[in-house]
Amino acid sequence: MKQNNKPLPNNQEAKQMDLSKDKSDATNKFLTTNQGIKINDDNNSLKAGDRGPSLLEDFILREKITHFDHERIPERIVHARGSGAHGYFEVTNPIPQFTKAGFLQEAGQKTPVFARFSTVAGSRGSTDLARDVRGFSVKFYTQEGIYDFVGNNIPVFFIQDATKFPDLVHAVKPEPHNEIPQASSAHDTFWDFISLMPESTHMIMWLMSDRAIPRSYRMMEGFGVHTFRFINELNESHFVKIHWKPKLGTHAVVWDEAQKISGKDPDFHRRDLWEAIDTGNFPEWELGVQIVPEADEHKYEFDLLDPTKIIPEELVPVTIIGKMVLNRNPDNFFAETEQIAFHPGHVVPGIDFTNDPLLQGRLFSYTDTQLSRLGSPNFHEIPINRSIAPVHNNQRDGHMRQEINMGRVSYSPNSLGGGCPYQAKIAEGGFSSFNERVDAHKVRARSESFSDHFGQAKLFFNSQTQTEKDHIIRALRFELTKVETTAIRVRMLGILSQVDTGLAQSVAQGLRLVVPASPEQPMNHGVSPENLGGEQEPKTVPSSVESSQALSMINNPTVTPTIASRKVAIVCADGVDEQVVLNLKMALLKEDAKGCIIAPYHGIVKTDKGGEMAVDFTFLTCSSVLFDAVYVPGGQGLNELSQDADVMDFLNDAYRHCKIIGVQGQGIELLSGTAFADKIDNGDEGIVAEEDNNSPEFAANFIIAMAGHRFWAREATLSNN
Ligand code: HDD
Repeated sequence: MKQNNKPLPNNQEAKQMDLSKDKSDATNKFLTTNQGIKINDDNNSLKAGDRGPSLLEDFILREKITHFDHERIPERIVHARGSGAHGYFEVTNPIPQFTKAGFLQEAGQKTPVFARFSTVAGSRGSTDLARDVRGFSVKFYTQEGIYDFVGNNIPVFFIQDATKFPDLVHAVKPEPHNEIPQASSAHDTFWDFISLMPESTHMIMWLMSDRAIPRSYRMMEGFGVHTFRFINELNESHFVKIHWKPKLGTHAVVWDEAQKISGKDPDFHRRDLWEAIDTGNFPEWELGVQIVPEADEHKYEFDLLDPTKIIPEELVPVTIIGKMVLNRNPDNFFAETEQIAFHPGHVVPGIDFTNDPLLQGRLFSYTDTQLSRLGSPNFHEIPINRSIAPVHNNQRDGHMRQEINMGRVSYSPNSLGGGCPYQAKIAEGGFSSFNERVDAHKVRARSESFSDHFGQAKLFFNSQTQTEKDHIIRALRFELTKVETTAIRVRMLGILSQVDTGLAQSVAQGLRLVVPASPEQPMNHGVSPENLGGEQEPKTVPSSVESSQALSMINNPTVTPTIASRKVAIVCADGVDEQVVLNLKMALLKEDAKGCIIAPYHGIVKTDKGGEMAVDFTFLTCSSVLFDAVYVPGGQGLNELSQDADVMDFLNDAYRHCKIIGVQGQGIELLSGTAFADKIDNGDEGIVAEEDNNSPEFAANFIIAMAGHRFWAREATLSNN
């Protein structure tokens, strides 16, 4: 019988992961040692006299300090900084014709998940707003065992072969002699490596784009990067690329803003995820697949096995098959978010691998790393990593083994245990690898079909709006300006000239350099070809798609504009017009957005009606970079703010970062002290100004403008954003 493959009945709620027996709540409980001895005095160690030396005998002190001394585990070698949450995945459009994976079989079927989002390069305590790739991992606790999706918010990768991963990571991490810079790619070793690795060019375009500074984890796409296989009941294989599409759209902040957020609130993304779930704004993504029949493996101008390539959605559309909702914050960061262990090799029957050489190397790396990070091959027994499908095998012992395996048999075949545990036939849900034929010479080589390093980099650049192109140019200028070695900058300009000459020229202008007439052949620099491991000369294969809307965040067609869960800063002081503030707050609430009162002092502001409004933040503790839009209401008394440098910075930054600024009544006077005073009635559609405090249309106009995220056209009037 095919027991484990059975889908859950429709509309059955996703069974929460049962961690209840592992949870502990100290309410109304005695303080004890780890051995359960009740502690009578937790404030004083045992001493020979109250001024005498401490005694070795003090087992309570020794246990407490020893545990403390070992409280830290090694952080992840990459993706150390992250944050996660529980939720569920629900099938909306089952695809049994492509995969037999039990959790994808029936509409309405739900599977519990835990998702973790991360940056790559920084340490555990680094800022959320580093320019970096974001990790996007989802553990599915399916009835057939664990399926881990371990992807990124960028659909391609830097390198084509896993053997280059340690080099890539060494290059981007802080430089080894002085451990500088933290969580930043803007330094010599990174760009030295990249400028010698033309295969990373496509990825670099994404990394220099605003994708690398997301507004929120909830506003990022997720990609499996590699081509995987789906296997159906008939054992037929289809290639598949997996996408997550955020319900709130894909949005970013701007670079100046990112840097300021890093100072004002380095936990910005972590806090955003936590607060969204805490307030019932559950983050949601649709799961989409691009399916390519086995027969079409060689149909495209790129190789499906090359992880530096996307399949443009114009060639193979994304079919939505389900959605993920994150609805529960972890109870304990360490126990859940830190101890969770993902692995692209954790697959269930119906999902299988391809020969992508990056993926093949990953299949080794992830279990291996847990052995030093979590310290034992028993990491699967940590509550957050446990399968909800039964686990029985002959693996035994090891550090911190939790399970008490019964009986004398721990081998197979056996007769003493009745042959148990026994193997599952395929029809009983047993995993069997796709029967791919492999007949080849053993070689250390890279396929000729992997040698186009620039075609899709061009496609990405061509698909961006002018605003997005400008941001890429400025990001490259920033990064390369931080590079100290001129030869690296010049070499990089040579690479960029292969993507777009205008791009290379614009970056070069910012560096006061000249784009080299013919780019250095990076793979050959100083190294004889026979020592290069058989790499092909980099080349450009023009993409059959010239431009793809899905690659642009601004032009992305998939999402209906919304302001749900956005935060608006309401600039207040004593004497503020109570009614207009309440009107706007109500209007925002109706759209699931939030207005926060910001004032020069904490506690309350007194309103024009003699009322009081609670202050959420002061200008001392926050900044407009932490909000999506700013509203300056009317009311006598706001003028006192015009002398406050923090308030002026608050407003000027909001303008500089192209945020929507709403202003009513006397609030207009306050803006006359800002650097953008002359723009208020001057065609800047990002400033929604209304002299009439009672205007019935104001809130609606403000909300429509906010739904566009930012008023990017403003940037043309700013020289240095
Ligand atoms: Fe990796 C962690 C994603 C290539 C080796 N990786 C890690 C995480 C994500 C990714 C999201 C964090 C998981 C979590 O939240 O705990 N990695 C990727 C993607 C890649 C990729 C999308 C390319 C397509 N990774 C890659 C290669 C190797 C590794 C080529 C090694 C050969 N990755 C690791 C690791 C990590 C890791 C060292 C560190 C912590 C961990 O695994 O659990 O094994």
